[in-house]
Amino acid sequence: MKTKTYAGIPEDKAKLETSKIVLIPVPYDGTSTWQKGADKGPEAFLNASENMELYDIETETEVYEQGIYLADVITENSSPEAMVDAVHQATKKYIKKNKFVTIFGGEHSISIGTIRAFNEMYDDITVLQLDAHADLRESYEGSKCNHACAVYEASQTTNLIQVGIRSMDAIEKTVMDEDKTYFAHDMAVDDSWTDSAIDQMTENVFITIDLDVFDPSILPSTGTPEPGGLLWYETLDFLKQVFEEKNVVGFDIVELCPNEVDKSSDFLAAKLYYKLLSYKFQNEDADDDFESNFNKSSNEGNKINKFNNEDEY
Ligand SMILES: [Mn+2]
Repeated sequence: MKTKTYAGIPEDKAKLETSKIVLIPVPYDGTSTWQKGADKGPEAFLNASENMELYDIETETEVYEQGIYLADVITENSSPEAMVDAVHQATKKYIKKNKFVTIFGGEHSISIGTIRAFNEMYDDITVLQLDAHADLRESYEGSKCNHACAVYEASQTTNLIQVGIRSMDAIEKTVMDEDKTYFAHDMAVDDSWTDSAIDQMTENVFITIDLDVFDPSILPSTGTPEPGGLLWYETLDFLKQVFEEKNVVGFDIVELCPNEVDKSSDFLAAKLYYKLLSYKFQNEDADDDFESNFNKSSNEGNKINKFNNEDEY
């Protein structure tokens, strides 16, 4: 990857020691079923970020001043399980360094690793999933680390809230908690879903955004585009409210599948990422210390029994 710092920010704003934010790129595309190309997502996202203006009009901030460290790219792809393990370890490493950890995929299976890390390091976590697909299969094509299984583990071990869902297999209904699922066809005709979803969240929230939650009219570059998705401002309004009312502990953005012709999706992803950081840090001075409030007594052992398949870990 050519980029040395995120968005071309000055190097003194991109050092690990002084940065409050860490960005981990995971260009993994090992299990996707239809269009390949999510492995090109991080590079396209970083290229678009470099061409983005860094003053956020809405919050009147330049969040890069908080420091954004671009971590080493995770290249492990020998198996889906090994990739998930590498993502899990890297994510946890930076949480322990008291950073606000963000991850850019890659396909959605990487989130099995990110969610596992946040769930271990924070108490009573809500996973807020924005996605066209339920991703609740326990295993798919011989692996529990397939993109179709992205939030199965989260459904068993966290307070999972699903938003924007408009495609699923009947078998996923046996796992799905419909009270915590916001289907796109309902959201389209009733906007009370935002308050309802936030009411169901615990204080600590991790957000996983599959870019296919957006309508293909504004984000065509994704592996499995589904009609009837979310638009830009309704998504931002909701996410801004989540950041204001809850302690968002980190987020990942996945499934950017760039193409040579149309760069608008890359740019949307870049802008979305920067918007979320702007919401997170809008009331923090760049000189203030960041306290991520992870549970320092937490370790690998104490939540293992929450998982269904202990031998996997
Ligand atoms: Mn997904």
